[in-house]
Amino acid sequence: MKKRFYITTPIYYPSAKLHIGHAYCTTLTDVFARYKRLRGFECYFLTGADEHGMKIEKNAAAAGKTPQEFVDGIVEGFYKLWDLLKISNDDFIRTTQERHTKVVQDIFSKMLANDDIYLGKYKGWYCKECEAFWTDTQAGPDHLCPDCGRPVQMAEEEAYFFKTSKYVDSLMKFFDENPKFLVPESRKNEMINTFIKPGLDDLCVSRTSFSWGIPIRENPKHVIYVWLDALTNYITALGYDSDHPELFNKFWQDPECETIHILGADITRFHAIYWPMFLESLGLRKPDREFVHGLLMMKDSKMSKSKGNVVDPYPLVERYGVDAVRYYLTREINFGSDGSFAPELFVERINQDLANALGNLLNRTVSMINKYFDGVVPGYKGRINEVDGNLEDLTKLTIESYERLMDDLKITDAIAQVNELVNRANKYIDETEPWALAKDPEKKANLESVMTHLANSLYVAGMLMKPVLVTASDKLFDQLGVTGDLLNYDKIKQYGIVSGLKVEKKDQLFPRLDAAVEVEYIQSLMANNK
Ligand code: ME8
Repeated sequence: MKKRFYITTPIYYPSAKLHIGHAYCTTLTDVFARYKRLRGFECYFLTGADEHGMKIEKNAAAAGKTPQEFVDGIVEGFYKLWDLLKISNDDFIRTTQERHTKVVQDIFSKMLANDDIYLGKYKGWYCKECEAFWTDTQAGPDHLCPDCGRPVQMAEEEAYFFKTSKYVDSLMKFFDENPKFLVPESRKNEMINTFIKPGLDDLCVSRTSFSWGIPIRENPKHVIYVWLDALTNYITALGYDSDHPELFNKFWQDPECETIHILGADITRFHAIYWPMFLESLGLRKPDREFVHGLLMMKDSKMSKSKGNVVDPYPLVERYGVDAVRYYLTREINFGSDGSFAPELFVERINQDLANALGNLLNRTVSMINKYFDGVVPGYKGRINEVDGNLEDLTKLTIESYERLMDDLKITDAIAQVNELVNRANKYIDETEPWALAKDPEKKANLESVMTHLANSLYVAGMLMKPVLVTASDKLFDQLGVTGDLLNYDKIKQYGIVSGLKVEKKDQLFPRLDAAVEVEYIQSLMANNK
């Protein structure tokens, strides 16, 4: 196991406000970063904004602003959203910052100097929306962009090219030697079959058709291709090629640090093929893992800013709270597969898992400990009977499987395990019937045992949910009396440690939502976004 983690999200385009798809990627990345920190690892988490390109230049002009004014306004919204969602990033890079632009120019110069970039002529099918050139095969007989489905145009221009041909064999070798580099595995096959096997053209890495980009120092009428500009953010943010390379040495070059990029399936090609090639050209380490998550669909097509079919995360967080939104995104949409945002499922998840299961378990446990034991968790007596033993075993097993799944970025499955533990603990109350045990003085030891096991499973569930339920887990701990040393993750492995805690009943963690009212409300939000 490596000592440190560097984890990144894509840097999003500030061409319009962010939608729930961006919130999904950033939240899941945040859950992973928080999980690693909770387990005691040093973790550096980067997100940011990809501010150059033709689309931004066009949108700014349409809004009557300079591109910089335009992106400044939108990036304010990024900050606000990440703040609202309690994203724990350590840095936020903007590709218009000098710490980035200057280094990107240096990178281009290095590649030019070592002959990896040359000046030539580009002719191909160009998608204006995606700012990508496509080959005949990729554009197909209908000449459509394989990414966004829009018509592409034949375009020709003098341009600089990156010699991908020089790095293809080495990339294939890298894939073979690092089977965990690109996950899910199906993404790697897709890359090989769709792009590499048909023959990869050299990549056009400059543009002259617009000016909102980083000029090439040696030939300033060209701006650097937005993807060469954008991908390098992962190292410029760490101070690569600067007077302060400490973070870069620690979180990129050091093999003791695991570098993980989280990205959506729409941008796999750039990350899995070109990025390792650029790094090799610069003589740098490649990332350890790229995890490709699925896309959220709306009415059978990808939710995207340019299609205008988006769900706005801001009002959702404002109305339902940060924990509810984070929980839904983590638990409902399997990380790695495509999914969809559905108002009914959103409300159902909150009601079932958070209000009925977790909230209720806390409520019942704290009330009973108050009622039967003056608010103090009784001493741990081991396994008084089989049903206690079952809950204890499940609690221990849940910790193990949660860690294994989380480490493997199977975040949805890991949280599902915690959910199962909570459901099991609720069932355990029904099975043990503490209210009946309380009536029989001979059953006092059984009643004590039930309370201790319940408090223990809540303590464990609260800790395992901490990366997701960033405010509710603290409230849960507050009611359960968990403080000081017990806030250390590893303490959950000492079964029975909750004995002696002083519980205190407070507000419900998650009030139950009126499904019909809330579904209608969310639908009205979605309709307003059309
Ligand atoms: O591509 N469902 O930026 P972008 C889930 N600037 N995730 C989604 C999504 C959806 N419907 N839509 C977007 C860019 N995302 C480049 C990235 S990185 C060096 C440069 C998420 O604003 C998903 O993670 O279009 C996707 O890969 C990313 O946002 C694309 O964001």
